[in-house]
Amino acid sequence: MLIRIPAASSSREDEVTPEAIYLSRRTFMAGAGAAAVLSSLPVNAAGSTSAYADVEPAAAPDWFTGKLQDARWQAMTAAGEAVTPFKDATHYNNFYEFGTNKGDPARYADKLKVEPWQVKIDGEVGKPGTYSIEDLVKPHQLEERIYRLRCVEGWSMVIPWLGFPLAELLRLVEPTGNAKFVRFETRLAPEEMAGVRSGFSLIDWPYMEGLRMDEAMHPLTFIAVGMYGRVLPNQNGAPLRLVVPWKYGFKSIKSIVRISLVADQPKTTWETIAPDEYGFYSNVNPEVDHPRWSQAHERRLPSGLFSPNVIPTRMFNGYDEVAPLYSGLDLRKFY
Ligand SMILES: Nc1nc2c(c(=O)[nH]1)N[C@H]1C(S)=C(S)[C@@H](COP(=O)(O)O)O[C@H]1N2
Ligand SMILES: [Mo]
Repeated sequence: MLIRIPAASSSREDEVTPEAIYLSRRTFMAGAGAAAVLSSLPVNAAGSTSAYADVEPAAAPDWFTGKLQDARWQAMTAAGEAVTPFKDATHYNNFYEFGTNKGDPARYADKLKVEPWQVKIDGEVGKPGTYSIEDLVKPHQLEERIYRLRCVEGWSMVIPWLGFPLAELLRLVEPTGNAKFVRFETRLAPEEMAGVRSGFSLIDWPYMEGLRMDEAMHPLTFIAVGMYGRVLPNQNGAPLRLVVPWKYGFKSIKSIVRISLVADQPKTTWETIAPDEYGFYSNVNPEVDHPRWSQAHERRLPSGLFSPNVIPTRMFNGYDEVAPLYSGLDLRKFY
């Protein structure tokens, strides 16, 4: 992969992060409308690169590096927003299997055994089976998606993921007409997971999540296997995790080992723990507050005491195109 870091002058001042992370084709694409960017990206455009200055190099398995050559890079963030520094995105995490402090995943997730990795796909599908990560990734071109991630706790980031749409994966396993929801499950291995061993949490492991079928098939719904032009770090959910950018972060389940297509709405981890606070839908919504705090604003990382960087939260986290999925649904009731 060609790494090219453009001069600071090629970015607008308000887009510049302290760590000086730029997307190399930003200038080239300047002026393109936000919506146009994703759809107009040339496939395998010669010379397209992605450059992230503070990324730690990492050894990656062949199933990943082999795909990186042909990856399709996103030119710029949708609203020209600054990408969150890699350091923040990998050291301020929620991955309760490794502890409840934001620094725990970075400290302990190296214990997660990500090789070999298999995903069981079962339920209402024509092609159930246990698939290796190699087989799951092989049919897809990797593409970069720069998405906002809004945690229900009130902080947010902008992360450049690498992966492919969940819909592509689901189509290959041929959902039956009875498949109305998709249920996801994270690996459970107490010997690797300090947070699970501690017995300190309320969570009934494994971590579980779910989507309605039309949400799962939406083109924004993504399976990430990498970020910042490199393989996914363990603390971010290696080797594959879900990314649903218009929903609160806890829907984006990490380190998936099972995907089940089911007829009934599945039980999900946070809804099970506190149904009054966390719903099945969990769409980002500045008008529906968490019972204990407002959701009207968010702290965009990096954020500090002297520059808290608080910005208004947007409906569906700014991904308005998903609104038709919820027409006729009372979003106060189905939060
Ligand atoms: N298995 C699992 N997946 C998880 C979590 C978790 O604790 N366990 N936390 C969720 C929450 S609350 C958020 S905000 C995001 C954070 O993703 P990031 O650490 O990559 O930013 O992961 C989500 N996925
Ligand atoms: Mo979260």
